[in-house]
Amino acid sequence: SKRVVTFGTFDVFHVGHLRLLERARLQGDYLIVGISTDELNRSKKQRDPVYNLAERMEIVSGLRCVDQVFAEESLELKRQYLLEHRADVLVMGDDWAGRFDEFSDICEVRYLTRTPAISTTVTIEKIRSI
Ligand code: C2G
Repeated sequence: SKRVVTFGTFDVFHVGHLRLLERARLQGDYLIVGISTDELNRSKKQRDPVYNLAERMEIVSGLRCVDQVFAEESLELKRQYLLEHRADVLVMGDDWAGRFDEFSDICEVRYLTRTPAISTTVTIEKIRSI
């Protein structure tokens, strides 16, 4: 069976996240999702996530297309995570295009098109203005 691994924060879960995960799952037959810890998110996005790691892991692991989740503690550990989870394919959104090509020695690396105009930041701004 073909094991697919992807990574993300998945804060304030939205349809862009769902579409990415559904298409990631179609790249193989077992989908494993590395979810950024609160700390890692803080360093990437310069703000605290709305939902904490436990909540984000619970939401993502509840999806039909997701088989397994784990906490991603550092961007530097990607190679280790891919080996540990025996990834056949690494999937990322195309906002990361080219950034993970270095792992093509251990798995296929595929970048999928993002859903336009949807983001956690846009959603937070929308709620703020209600
Ligand atoms: N995504 C998408 N369409 C959107 C928004 C997000 O396809 N409109 C995808 C992103 O490309 C990513 C996934 O959904 O593949 C998760 O998005 P984020 O939570 O923003 O992920 P990010 O914080 O970029 O984490 O190690 C890499 C990072 O952990 C990736």
